[in-house]
Amino acid sequence: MTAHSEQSAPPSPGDYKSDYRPVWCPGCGHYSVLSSVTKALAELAPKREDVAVISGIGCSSRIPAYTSVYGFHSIHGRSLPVATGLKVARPDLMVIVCGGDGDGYSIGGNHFIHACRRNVDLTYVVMDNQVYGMTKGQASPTTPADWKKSKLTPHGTGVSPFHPLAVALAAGANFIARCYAGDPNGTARVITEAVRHPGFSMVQVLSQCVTYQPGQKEWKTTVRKSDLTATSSVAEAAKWMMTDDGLSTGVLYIGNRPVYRPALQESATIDDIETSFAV
Ligand SMILES: Cc1ncc(C[n+]2csc(CCOP(=O)(O)OP(=O)(O)O)c2C)c(N)n1
Ligand code: SF4
Repeated sequence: MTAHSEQSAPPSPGDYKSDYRPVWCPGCGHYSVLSSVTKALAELAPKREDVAVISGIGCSSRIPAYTSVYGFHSIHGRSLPVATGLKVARPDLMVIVCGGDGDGYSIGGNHFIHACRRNVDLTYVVMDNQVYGMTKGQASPTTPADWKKSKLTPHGTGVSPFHPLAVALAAGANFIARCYAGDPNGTARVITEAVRHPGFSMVQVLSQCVTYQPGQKEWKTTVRKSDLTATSSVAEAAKWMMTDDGLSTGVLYIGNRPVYRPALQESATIDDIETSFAV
C-alpha cells in the first residue's frame, strides 16, 4: 500500500469523510463506527484512490456514501462476493467491507462462511445491533431468543442466536475481534490491526440501534472494554466461545493461514467474452 501523498501533513480522519451527512437516527451506533473506520484510515494513511469500502444493504451499509474513498453499495447480503472479486482483480487495493448482522449473517450467511474459508485479504466490519434496523425492527440472526418487541415475533424468536465469531473461527477467518461502538478509539485500533493483518479479518462491532433495540443503551455499562487477550490457538479461542456472554471486546484470535491470492489471468476483451458465450 502506497503512503498518503496528497498532502504533506499526515492525513486526518476528516480526509476520508465525504460531504454527505449521515441520515442515521440520532444516537445510532453506526455514526461511531464510521468515525472508527475513518480514524483507522488516517492511521493507515493510504491514498484515497487506493481504498474501496464495499457494503450490502441496511442502515449500516450506507457507510460507503459517507467516506471519500472508492465505494460500492451493492445488494443485500452480497458485499463479500463483490469485495472478493475486487480484491482478486486489484490486489493493490485496501478493501474494507462494512455491513450489518442481517445483511451478513442471514441472506449473506453463506458468503460469510466462504469468505472466511477462502481467506482473501479483506477486512469485514459487521455492525451488529441484533436487529434489522432499516426494515423497521424484525429479528435478525443475532437477536436474543426472548426478545419480544418485534410485531413479527411477539413471543420471541425462540431460536438460539447465531455466534458470528464461532462461525468465523470454524470457517477459517485469520483475525477475529469484537468491538463496541461506544469505544470509537478502541474500535479504530482494532480495525487498523485487522487491515494490517493479512487474510480475512472479521471485526464484529456492537453498534446500538436506539430505535428498535433501545435496551442496547445499556451496553454503555455492561460491555467490557478490551478485556480479550488475543490467542493464536483455535482450541483456546473455541473454548472461550463456549462461555462468551457477548459483552467482551478486543482481539480474540490471530491466525496465520496462507492468504488466497489467485494468479490473475490476462484480461479477455469484450469480443473474446462474447465469443466464449456464443451458442
Ligand atoms: C434481496 C433483499 N431482501 C431484503 C431486502 C430488505 N432489506 C433491506 S435492509 C434489510 C435488513 C438490514 O439489516 P442489517 O443488515 O442488520 O442492518 P441495519 O439496518 O440494522 O444496520 C433488509 C431485510 C433487500 N433490500 N433485498
Ligand atoms: S433504525 Fe436503528 S440502525 Fe437504523 S439508523 Fe436508526 S438507530 Fe441506526
